[in-house]
Amino acid sequence: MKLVKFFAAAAVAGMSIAGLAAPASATEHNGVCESGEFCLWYNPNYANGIWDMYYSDLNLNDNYFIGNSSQRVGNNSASAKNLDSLRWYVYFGTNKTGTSGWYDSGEVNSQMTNFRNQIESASY
Ligand SMILES: [Ca+2]
Ligand SMILES: [Ca+2]
Repeated sequence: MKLVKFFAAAAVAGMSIAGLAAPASATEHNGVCESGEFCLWYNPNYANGIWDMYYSDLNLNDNYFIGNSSQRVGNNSASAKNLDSLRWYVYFGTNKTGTSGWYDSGEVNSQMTNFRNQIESASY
């Protein structure tokens, strides 16, 4: 899965396979929503704590927002950005269970109208 993701991202970035030696374009869980990542925020309008994911996370209940470490990520996000080249799916349960939806590549939602405070797992 990681390999598939890398090559998909590389294609979008216009990098060649020789780009393997280049530094990664995104650093997961560094508090910055970067190209290649799907990001959740505790508050609407991308504020008050972020969880930036490069890889799928099947249980967001064991993570806390960066910049707001008293708040768990699971069932607790209110805005989202998909800066990945891939579609990300979100689920109301852990391990991709329950009601689901998705954010297309490049899609952002400052209010998270459909999924607010409901997401427990996310995957591409
Ligand atoms: Ca990041
Ligand atoms: Ca997790």
